[in-house]
Amino acid sequence: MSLKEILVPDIGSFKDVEIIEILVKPGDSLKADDSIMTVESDKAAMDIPAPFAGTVAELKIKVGDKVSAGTPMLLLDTAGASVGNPVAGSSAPVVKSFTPAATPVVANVPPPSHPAPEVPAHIPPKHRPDPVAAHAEFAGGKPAHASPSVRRFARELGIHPGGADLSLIKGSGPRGRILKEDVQGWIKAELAKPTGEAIGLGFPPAPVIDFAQFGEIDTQPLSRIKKLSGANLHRNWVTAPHVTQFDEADITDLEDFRKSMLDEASKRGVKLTLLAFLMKAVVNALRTYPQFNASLAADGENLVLKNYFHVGFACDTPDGLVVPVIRDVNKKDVMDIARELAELSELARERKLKMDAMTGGCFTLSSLGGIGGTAFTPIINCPEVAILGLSRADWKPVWNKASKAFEPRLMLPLSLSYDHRVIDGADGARFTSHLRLMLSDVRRLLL
Ligand code: CAO
Repeated sequence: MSLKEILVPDIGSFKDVEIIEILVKPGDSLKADDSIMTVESDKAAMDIPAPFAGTVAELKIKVGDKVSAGTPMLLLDTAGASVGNPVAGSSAPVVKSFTPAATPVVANVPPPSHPAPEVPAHIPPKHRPDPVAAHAEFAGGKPAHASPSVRRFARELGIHPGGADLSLIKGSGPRGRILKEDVQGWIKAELAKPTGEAIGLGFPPAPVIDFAQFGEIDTQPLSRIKKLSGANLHRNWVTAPHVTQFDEADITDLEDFRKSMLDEASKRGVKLTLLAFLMKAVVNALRTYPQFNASLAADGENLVLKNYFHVGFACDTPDGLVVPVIRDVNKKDVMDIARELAELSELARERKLKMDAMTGGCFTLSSLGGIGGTAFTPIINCPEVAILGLSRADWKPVWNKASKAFEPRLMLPLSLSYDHRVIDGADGARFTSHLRLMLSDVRRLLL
């Protein structure tokens, strides 16, 4: 055992400050810079860090004590731990070798030779008091008291002003202070709520209504797919700011070509559908606008651009919506894609689709063209950043500038929903314009 007494370091203008929280207990292993306790003055709260690693042997403080620079905090057993130098920049002697037999010593802390800075240099930035947000966060004018370590813990869980904020949590500590356990308890309670009351969104709870009071009812359990996809769709709708760009593509020539190929395709055992051509057109557009073939990195700081082209398609099954993924669409011809579309759709409807056939997609197509409708707003299949909805193609009079006459053209409605955090409106319009161009002249798909 190699015991060292750890003293409160020079904490600048803080003097006789109250300990509001002790974050360690005997037996705890500390790393250098781990918080030992939180003190609070009338200005701000501040965590006091360990100068180096060790195991807490004995605490010399308790909540409510008033401490200043030099007050003993604890005995740290540094045997086996790398002591090294106290936290970088430390100038004050904050430790003293200690033998249990010796009379307790209070290390001599020399007064600073120059006026103490407001925030001492040896307190690492994450422990420095933040006078604005140090111990209170406001929502609706109501301050929420919590120590920096609790606020940091809460922030790591996504609780911060601008999102769900601390003032939503009831503190159980002295004077209503929010403790770590309060944050944990709150998160637990939020997760247990129905999705309509999702964390911190401030939705009023959905009313619980007994519909039987108004007439006869039947209750059916939701399918497993509906429950899973429902939760994902809800999260995607709420978390990704959606914009939907509508457009129309002239597919008159493409449909003529497709129909001319149906017999040949049929001989090869393929049902050549419009969707197969759309897959090729989409990959062409993804190559031209790579920000659509991307995902936001989990840290929200980077965009991950993908150099592969796996395209998913929404498939309506008796149990609900599933999204099989066709891999490497760029390397496949239209016939191969059509064949795979049919195979995957069949597997999906027979509930035989394997998990890996539904993962890794870069972009999704959702076709309601076989059913009807003129436009819709598809929900992005996050973490993808865009989805293309196809509605029913219809014959429309389109003005031909050259012949100065209206001509009947088969127009395919496109509904592109994109994540506005990643894609600008101008790029959304460019993407659908590019698709129009590709689809209006099928030869371009070969380029
Ligand atoms: N305009 C006009 N006709 C269309 C069309 C369109 N955009 N798309 C398909 N059709 C026609 C087809 O040519 C076919 O006609 P024939 O039987 O005469 O050849 C008929 O409609 C049926 O097509 P289909 O929908 O079965 O085949 P598909 O390849 O176009 O689509 C699939 C396959 C799996 C996408 C589709 O079956 C499906 O499940 N669609 C629903 C997707 C969905 O639910 N999306 C909503 C999700 S919410 O975002």
